[in-house]
Amino acid sequence: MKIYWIKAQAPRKVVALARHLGIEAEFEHVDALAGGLKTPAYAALNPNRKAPTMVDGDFVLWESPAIMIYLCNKVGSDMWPATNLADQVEVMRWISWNDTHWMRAVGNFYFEHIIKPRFHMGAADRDALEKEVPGLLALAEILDDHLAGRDYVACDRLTIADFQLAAMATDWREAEMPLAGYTNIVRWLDGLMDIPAWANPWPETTPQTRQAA
Ligand SMILES: N[C@@H](CCC(=O)N[C@@H](CS)C(=O)NCC(=O)O)C(=O)O
Repeated sequence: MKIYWIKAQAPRKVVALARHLGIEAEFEHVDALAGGLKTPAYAALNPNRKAPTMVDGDFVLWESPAIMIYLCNKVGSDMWPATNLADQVEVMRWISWNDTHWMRAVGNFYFEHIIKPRFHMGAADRDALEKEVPGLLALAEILDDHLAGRDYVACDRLTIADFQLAAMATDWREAEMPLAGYTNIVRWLDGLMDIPAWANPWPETTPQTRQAA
C-alpha cells in the first residue's frame, strides 16, 4: 500500500491512522511546492490534485474519511464501527458535522496561521479572522457541551471521528483559535496527544522533500 501525503490536515489523519493501526504502508511525500500535486501522473490517481491518495494494489482511493474507513476495515479496527450500525451512524454524524460546519470554522484559522507560513503563502490575515470568531465560538459551544463527561467524540472510544474533528483543531494554540475557555475541547485535544502516531504523525522525508515541507 502506498499513501501519498503532504504536511497538512487531511493527509495527517490518514498517515496517523495507518501508523496507529500498524499498517505496513509506503508513505510517499509529494512536494506540493514543486508542483508534485499537479503532475499528470498524480492527477491520474487523484483528479482533485490534492492529498491524501491511497493506492492498495489496483485500488485507488481519495478523500481522507473514506481512506480512514478503508484502513480500519483492512485490519478490523473498531475505530470504524463496521458492524455496529448504531455506532456507525454516530461516527458518521460527527464526520458530517465536521465537514459541513466545524472544519470550515477552524479551517480559517488553520489556513492563516499554519498553512500560509508552512507553504510560504504570506502573513496571516488576523483582521480577516476577526469576523470568523462568532461562528467558531457558536460551534465550539456545541462541541464542548457534547464532550462534557466524554473523552472521545463518538461511541465512548477512539474512532475516526476524533481524528476527523481534531485534524485542524489540534493546532488551536498556534493557529490562535479562541478555544481556551472550552475546557472539554481542550481536554479532548490534549488527550489525543497521548496517542504517539497522532502526536507525531509525519513520516521521515528525504532532505530534499523536508526542505519543501
Ligand atoms: N476532502 C479532502 C481534502 C483534500 C485536501 O484538500 N487536501 C489538501 C491538504 S489538507 C491539499 O492537498 N492541498 C493542496 C492544494 O490544494 O494544492 C480529503 O479529506 O482528503
